[in-house]
Amino acid sequence: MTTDLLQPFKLNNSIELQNRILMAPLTRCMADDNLVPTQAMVDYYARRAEAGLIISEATIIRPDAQGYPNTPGLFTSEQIQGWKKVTEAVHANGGKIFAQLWHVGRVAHPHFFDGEVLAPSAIGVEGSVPRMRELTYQTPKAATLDDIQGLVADYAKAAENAVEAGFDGVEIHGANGYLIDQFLHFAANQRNDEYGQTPENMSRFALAVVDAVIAAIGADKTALRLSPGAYFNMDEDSRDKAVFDYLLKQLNTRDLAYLHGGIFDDSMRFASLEDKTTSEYLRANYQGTLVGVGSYDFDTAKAAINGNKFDLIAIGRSFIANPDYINKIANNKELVEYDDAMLAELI
Ligand code: FNR
Ligand code: 8K6
Repeated sequence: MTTDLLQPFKLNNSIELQNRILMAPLTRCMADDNLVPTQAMVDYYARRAEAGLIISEATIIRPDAQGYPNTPGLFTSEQIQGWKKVTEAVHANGGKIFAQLWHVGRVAHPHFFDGEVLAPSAIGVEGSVPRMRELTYQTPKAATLDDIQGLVADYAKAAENAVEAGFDGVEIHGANGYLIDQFLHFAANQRNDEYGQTPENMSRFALAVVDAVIAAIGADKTALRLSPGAYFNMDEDSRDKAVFDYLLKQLNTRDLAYLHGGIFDDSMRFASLEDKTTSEYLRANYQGTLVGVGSYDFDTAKAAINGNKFDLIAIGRSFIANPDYINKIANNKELVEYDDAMLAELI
């Protein structure tokens, strides 16, 4: 029997999705200067409510989490009220939406906030802020144990704020070279305390955040995105696999809503993962619901899900180009092709 991606899928006892096609988290840098979602963002998300689940653009948990202009937040009451308009509009159109919780770690820039750039270790990343190329990245401060406790608490608080704002759950952004991912890779983590050097220690921060968020809002509302292969703001290290092997074993006991790969092209193979792709590696090591992503179209996603490579598909760029992506797929209509120029406005 072949799986119909357009039929409902139960994430768990409390959340049922109307289909298996998720809208991937997509940073658009369109929040106002207080990092509050605008009416244009309300309309943009509402137009995409036919997705099985919308994952919001990455949303910062506190001021020093910011590394790009006008990325929305979830730490002021104004931001919570702004998101409430988004979630109400999505729900009114029959959809569901999770908030992606974000701290960029060493990819933050003090141009956006008062204070220091925090990361696992004082190892900078090459380059500069996209769209603001004059802002080159700085060498971060290695987070103290107090800093780490504060960060964990702020992820949990942002998760509570997300639920207050009407989100159906949260996806913790543990992927793409940002803070949580920095703890998980040797290229960014050279700590010699209980957060570094061994797989157990390097997984400690990620698991602390996951457990704090679960304690705050429940495992049924908590999801996680991971990039076991280093490909963005991160260098590959052959020792990383043991860290993710350990982390995934721990996550198997957590009952998350889902686990989501973080990758742009899931045909990419990683030497550090014994030449596996992101979804192959996650499927081999994680037993819960897995979301695949990365340069899939509807037909390749259908084949992958029917081949049991993963359970749900997230679609990114095609959802930018086609607000009515689900309707077009359901009715065999031609899709508009994505182009980077489309990032200039919210359609
Ligand atoms: C992204 N991606 C991304 N990922 C994430 O975890 N949080 C984010 O905020 C963003 N922002 C973002 C913005 C833009 C403009 C693009 C193109 C991508 C990655 C995204 O979720 C997805 O993994 C990739 O786009 C691959 O999927 P597609 O586009 O091939 O379907
Ligand atoms: C989360 C912030 C996103 C900001 C916009 C991202 C725009 C997409 C371009 C990034 C592409 C990175 C992919 C790197 C693939 C490397 C393969 C070796």
